[in-house]
Amino acid sequence: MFVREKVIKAILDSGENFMSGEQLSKKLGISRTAVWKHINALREEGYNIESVNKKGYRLAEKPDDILSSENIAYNLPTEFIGKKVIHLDTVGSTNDYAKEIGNKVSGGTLIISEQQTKGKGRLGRVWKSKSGDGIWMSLIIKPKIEPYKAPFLTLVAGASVVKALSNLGVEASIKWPNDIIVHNKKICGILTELSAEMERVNYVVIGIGINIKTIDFPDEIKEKATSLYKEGYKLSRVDIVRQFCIEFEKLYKGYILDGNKQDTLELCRKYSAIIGKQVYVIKNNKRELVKCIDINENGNLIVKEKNGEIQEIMSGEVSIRGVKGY
Ligand code: BTX
Repeated sequence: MFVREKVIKAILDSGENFMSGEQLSKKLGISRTAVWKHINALREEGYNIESVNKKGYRLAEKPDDILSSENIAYNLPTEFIGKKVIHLDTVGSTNDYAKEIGNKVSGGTLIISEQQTKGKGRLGRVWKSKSGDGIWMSLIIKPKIEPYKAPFLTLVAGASVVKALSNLGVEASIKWPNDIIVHNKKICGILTELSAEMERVNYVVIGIGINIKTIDFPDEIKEKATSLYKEGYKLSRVDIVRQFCIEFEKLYKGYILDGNKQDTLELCRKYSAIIGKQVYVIKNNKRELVKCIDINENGNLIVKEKNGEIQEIMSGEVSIRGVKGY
């Protein structure tokens, strides 16, 4: 843990009580000048730290919207997911950043940026990521699995996002394989990337973009995109990330350590926006109306075609559109 994280942890731990500069300096083994410098830096980061003569420092209000390592990892009940957070102001794409450092950091590291200038969707598409408007994050994980087992992790991530949102009172659903929708519009997209050799995975980067505060979307996406604020949900970004880490770790461990796909599949089915419904499957610019029947053990979508034939569709190869709206 970095000294700055220790300073904020000590202040968070002391709750309503003040911590004097001297107490902090002794506790952390740094000079009082260093304490003062760290406090100022934390204030610049957005922490509202009150200081009272002869008493010391305490937090004036809970910093519930700063996506810092201290806030996210503070007393987070996970073993490794989200225990290390790299919080950036701006970056091209958090997925690209994660791939640059993937070999050097431990599994569970989370990269979060306030803004992305080259946010990526699937198949070279663009993901709009304005400053402060959302949660633009990439999780690096290092599962000891063969590469063919990695795509299922997109479903693990989708199930975790929807469960995390549901824990916080949001009615969201999953549009297989990688979109989360609220009131029929896209609130979150997931982009999984893999670094692997023939037989083993080096690391997987799971990129997640969740629209939180955007009210005005650019023309090209305003019909299909929405944000939590726009749908009336005023939630703390920190709470969402923490809930996601908790839910993801449960499903991830189940899948990687015990081969348990059922918990993820149950959530994907329970919160599915498309099972039992008619949708258009779009592949190579051709669209076909089908009925969604199920998601099978491999995480593939089972559909019934117009001629009654049952088909299995793999993620990655298609886009799905609802009959009405997105
Ligand atoms: P996708 O290819 O399924 O969706 C991309 C499409 O969604 C775009 O072509 C556009 O129509 C629409 N779109 C673009 N921006 C938004 C937005 N903010 N909200 C709703 N719809 C939008 C989905 O790809 C995967 C997105 C992953 C984004 C995360 S953010 C953190 C990480 N870093 C990074 O570069 N990508 C991931």
